[in-house]
Amino acid sequence: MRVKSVELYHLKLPLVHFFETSFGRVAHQETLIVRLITDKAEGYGEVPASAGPHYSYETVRTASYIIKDFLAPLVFKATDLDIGRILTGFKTIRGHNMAKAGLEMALWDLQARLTRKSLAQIYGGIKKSIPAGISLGIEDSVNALLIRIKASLKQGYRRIKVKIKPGWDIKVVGAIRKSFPEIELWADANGAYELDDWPLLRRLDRFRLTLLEQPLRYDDIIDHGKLQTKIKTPICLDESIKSFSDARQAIELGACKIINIKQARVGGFSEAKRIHDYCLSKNVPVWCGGLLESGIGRLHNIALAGLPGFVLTPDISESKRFYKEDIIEPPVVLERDGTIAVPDETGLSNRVIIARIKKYAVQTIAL
Ligand code: OSB
Ligand code: MG
Repeated sequence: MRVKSVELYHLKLPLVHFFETSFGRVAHQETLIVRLITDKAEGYGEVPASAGPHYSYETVRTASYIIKDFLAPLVFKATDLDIGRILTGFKTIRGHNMAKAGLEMALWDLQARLTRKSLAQIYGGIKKSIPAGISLGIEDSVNALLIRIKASLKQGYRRIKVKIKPGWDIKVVGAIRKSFPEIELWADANGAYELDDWPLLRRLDRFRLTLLEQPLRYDDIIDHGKLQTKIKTPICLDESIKSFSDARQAIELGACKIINIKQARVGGFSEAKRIHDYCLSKNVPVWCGGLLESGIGRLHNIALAGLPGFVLTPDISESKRFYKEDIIEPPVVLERDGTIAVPDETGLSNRVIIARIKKYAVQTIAL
């Protein structure tokens, strides 16, 4: 069995509401859909890289270039679908984790279709449903954010994560705690602070956050270790953990107590699973993060979050939290009890609406 063709769709999806982090505000999400075709089945993956090199250095265009010139040729060369062997080939390309992850997702989805298994079975998930958490961006006013939190809780979301940055931190988190004394609350700085800001970050301790995500630089480990000795709130790393090796070093150095696992950031499911297994053995809680994925990446995340080490509520919301119209049907929905069902259908392709992918595509490449 050979992969006959690889199709790459660069999508521009309008967001129902802008999303603002410490590195900026977006009104659209750009993402890359990877479609693999064989004689017998199709597989879908997603590279949620966005338009600019802000969260990471990758963009939809760099990922599309790396897949076209370097990764797809390794997939075409494989005469059998030995995914392990293909991934060994990927290791000869340094970095570009999101590009690798999108292609790896599509390979596992293809495998699911060919072996008539669900993605959850392929990934080793054990949960029938997962709790849903929502990540809320920076707003124009504290009141606007409080209104969104109230609406999210009413919908059933089990925990709230808010984005913070210098000037939008103590006052905001304090106001949230005052209005919602008992909710599970997290904060994510996306690398906006420096170690010298520790007295300010220590003031967050009184608000009983479950975790403070990526307070310092996107590539730092050591200063996070120093910061953790000065604050009580558990530090969770996101951007800093790009591989199993980063995870091991961060844990050994005490740089974090929790890890956010995103398959896109760490270079795919296999690396995500290695980090998951290691953290489980070290009693380090992990959770599944998100990057505004369309339905395709979202379903991969849901399957991944079903693994046993994912003990904290993931950043996985229903499709309509970000998109009026998703590219899968039915879309991902939030149950009234604040959970999302883990699908048992064989792979994703029965749910993908190709006409919608084409509708939102700004560029298509067929290899
Ligand atoms: O840091 O987790 C992050 C979105 C874009 C870039 C970075 C992050 C995020 C999110 C969104 O928090 C989470 C989601 O997809 O629900
Ligand atoms: Mg984050």
